[in-house]
Amino acid sequence: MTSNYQMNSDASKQSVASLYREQGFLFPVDVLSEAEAKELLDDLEAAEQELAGDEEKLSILKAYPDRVLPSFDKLTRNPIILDHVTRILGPDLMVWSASIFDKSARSEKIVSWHQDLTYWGLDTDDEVTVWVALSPVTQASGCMYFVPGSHKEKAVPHKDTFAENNLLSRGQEITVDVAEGEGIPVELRPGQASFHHGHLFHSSGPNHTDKRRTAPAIRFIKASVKQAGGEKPLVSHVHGTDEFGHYDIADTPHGRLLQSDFERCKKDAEVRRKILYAGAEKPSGTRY
Ligand SMILES: O=C(O)CCC(=O)C(=O)O
Repeated sequence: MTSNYQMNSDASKQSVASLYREQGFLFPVDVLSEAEAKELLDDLEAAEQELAGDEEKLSILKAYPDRVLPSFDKLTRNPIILDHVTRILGPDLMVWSASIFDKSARSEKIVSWHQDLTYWGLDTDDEVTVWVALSPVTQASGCMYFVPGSHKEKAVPHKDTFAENNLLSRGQEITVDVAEGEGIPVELRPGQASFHHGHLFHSSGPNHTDKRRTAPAIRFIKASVKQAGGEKPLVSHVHGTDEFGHYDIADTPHGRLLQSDFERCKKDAEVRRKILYAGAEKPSGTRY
C-alpha cells in the first residue's frame, strides 16, 4: 500500500477517491505556496498580538479562525482543497469546524491515538479532515502519524484521560494497542495538506524544535449529515447546494476580528460543548 500521494499526483478523479477509501488518507497535497502559507501564519500571529490579554477571544480565534479572519475563511474555500474533497464526498459541502492545532516551540503537547468522529455526534462518517501545514511539519516538530487502513475498523471504544498535555478536548484515546512503527509519519512542508478519514487511527508527538508547529484542521461534511440531538451548530456552506437545512449557516466574515463574529462563535461554543462533552465524567468548563 502506498502512503505517498505525490506518487499518484496525476491520479484521475476515480483514483483520488479510491486511494482515500483504501488508505483512509492522502498526503502530501500542495494546496498553497510557501509564501501563501506564511501570509496565513502572519495573519494569525498579528491577530494574536491584537488580542493579547483577552484570553476568551484568543481561545475563540483558535477554535474558529475561519469565522473571525477572512483569510482563513478563504482557505476553507481553496479550489485545490475543494476539488479533492468533492471527489471524496460529492458536491454539497459544509465546513463543520476549522480549529487550529498548535504546538509552540519546545512544547510537550501531544495528541493521543484516536478517531475524530467519536464525540462529534454526526449521524454518518461522511466527513474528511484537511489539515493544512502553516509551518514545517516533521517528526521532530510533532507531525501526525496515520495507521493505513485503520478507518475500516469503523468506531472503536475510547477512554477519556483529560491529560494536561493532550490537545484533544477530552484527552481521549482508543482502547486498541497501536504497535510501534504501525503509524506512518505525515511530514509536510508549509502549504501542503493531508486529508484523513474520521475513523482513521492517528496521533502526534511533542515539538522538539525551536519553531512553532501550527495547522488548521478543516472538517468537511456532506450537507446531508445530521447532528445528533437536533442541535444546529454554526457551519459554513462552501460548495454545492444545501437541501437539508440541518445547520446554522455562517456568512463569510465581513471584516477582521469583528465583535459580532466573536459573539456568534461564543454562542455556538455552548452548543458544541453540549455535543463534545456528552456523557463525559468531567465538566466541560469554558474550553473552546
Ligand atoms: O495536529 C495534531 O497534532 C493532531 C490533529 C488531529 O488529531 C486532527 O486533525 O484530527
